[in-house]
Amino acid sequence: MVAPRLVLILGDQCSPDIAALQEADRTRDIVVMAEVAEEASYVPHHVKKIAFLFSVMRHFAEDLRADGWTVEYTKLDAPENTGSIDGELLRYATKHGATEVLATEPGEFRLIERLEDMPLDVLTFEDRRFIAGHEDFETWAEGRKQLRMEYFYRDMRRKTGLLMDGDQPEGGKWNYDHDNRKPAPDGLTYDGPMRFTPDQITQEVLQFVETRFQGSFGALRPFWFATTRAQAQQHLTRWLAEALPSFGDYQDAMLSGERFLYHSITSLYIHVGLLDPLEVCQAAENAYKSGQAPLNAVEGFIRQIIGWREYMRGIYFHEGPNYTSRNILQHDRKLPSFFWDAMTDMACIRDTVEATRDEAYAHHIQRLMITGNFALLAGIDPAEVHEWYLAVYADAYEWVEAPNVIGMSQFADGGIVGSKPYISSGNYLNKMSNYCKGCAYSVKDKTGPNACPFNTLYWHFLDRHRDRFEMNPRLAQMYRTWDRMAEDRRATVLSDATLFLDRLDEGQKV
Ligand code: FAD
Ligand code: DLZ
Repeated sequence: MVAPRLVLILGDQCSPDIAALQEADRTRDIVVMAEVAEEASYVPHHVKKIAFLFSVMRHFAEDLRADGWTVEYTKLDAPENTGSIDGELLRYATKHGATEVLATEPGEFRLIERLEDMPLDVLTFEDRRFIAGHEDFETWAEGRKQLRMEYFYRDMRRKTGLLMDGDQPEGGKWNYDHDNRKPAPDGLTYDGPMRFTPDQITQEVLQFVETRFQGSFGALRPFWFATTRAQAQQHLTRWLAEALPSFGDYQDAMLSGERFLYHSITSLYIHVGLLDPLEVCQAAENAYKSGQAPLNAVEGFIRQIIGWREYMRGIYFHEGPNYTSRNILQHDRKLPSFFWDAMTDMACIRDTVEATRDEAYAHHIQRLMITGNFALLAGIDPAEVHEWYLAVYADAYEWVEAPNVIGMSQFADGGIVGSKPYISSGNYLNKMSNYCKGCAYSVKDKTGPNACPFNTLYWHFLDRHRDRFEMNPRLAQMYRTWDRMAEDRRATVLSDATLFLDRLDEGQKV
């Protein structure tokens, strides 16, 4: 009899189209899925993220069994659980006399290296759920001085044929970003994503996570995420009809208490394998073709998926394992405790951290221009910022989180992802949100104890990094504005910022 091979399926690989399954033989091979302490604790994950992963995994294991596969599934509390992916592979290899493992490349160098070091023959296949394979990205990147997303995105449009009119972009423009920046008017509401009642499998996971991860960050309940492909598809269908038409206009808007606005939460479902990125984009394109959604919304949405999502993955693998430790600006401040407990007088940060705590979700502009902006202006150590983002969001896996945090948000990679740091004073936040109305600080005050901290920190950042950014064409105007200010005013701005940072370092409530 031929020995079976083990087929490794990780928590974020729950798709019937995953490469390792496609290469395997269901009459011979054994699928291995394992809830393990090492994956559940390499950062202090949000409890909703853990419950989501475990529930998706358990449902997927059931689907595979129903589809004729033999599945060895280890629950986290199984007494024989070795606590790691490689440990579980070794245990099942011994049990079944297997020496070979079929795997799909994990989305993190840590695990890739772990599989490479195993005393078994591990055959790793590239993850084919992405539109750009490693070779595609490397070919695109070769010889380019700058790896700008926009040009990569155009190639992806050509490759997929999405929103293409022959070899030209639909509507005559590649990018409708300028039409995606409307502030949301007060009173705008959206029911939010489709919510699902936990079934028996999810209930069991919730009870388990509640006990085992007691004291961990985040609210476990109410738990309403889709945990099967059918549910994720239902969610997508409803989102396309109800929210996509407004997604374009209000993509960058923020409203207190409106945690999702018109965002899709598809990242959550695509990353784990419940939805396929191309299928999602084609459905959005169909909404445009049938007149149900305008071009700026559909282009904006498709750009996020075949543009930003694919580009970020390309950058992660292109830059290599040391990417997460980059710190070009040499920032070394500790992450303030309000990133965990929301105990701050800054209404925008409080609202974003509370949403993060309750939903394991915040939308892009909250991640970039509220928490990310603050961390960058305040000079927080990017490694600590990276670890926080990787822990708190249910869609956080290193391949997508690190380029967003280290690159886009913290400029710690020196400008590979972004041509300039994403920073703003309170003015931008006031324009794009209604947070400032309910804030203890005054966005109109530029100095003094009541001034919005973003106002003083903004200039403090530019001043302390003058050597690096003064010649940046996109920041030169700001340096001219700064230089035109009266000297004593500049001194006050800087001393107020320093005072604020000192209070932060002392652990005072700010
Ligand atoms: P929508 O606004 O509805 O966008 C649609 C799709 O576009 C999503 O499926 C998402 O996968 C994709 N997308 C949009 N922007 C990006 C982007 N910048 N990079 C990659 N994909 C994108 N995204 C993650 O998936 N995981 C993370 O851990 C993560 N961390 C982030 C950290 C920071 C500091 C910042 C600024 C952004 C981060 N992002 C991350 C990107 C983005 O914020 C999320 O993808 C988005 O908020 C997910 O919510 P959504 O599905 O409702 O997105
Ligand atoms: C995020 C996560 C968690 C919390 N738990 C598990 C787990 O127990 N078993 C598993 O196979 N995968 C888990 N994951 C997802 C992995 O961490 C993910 O596959 C890697 O980070 C690579 O993206």
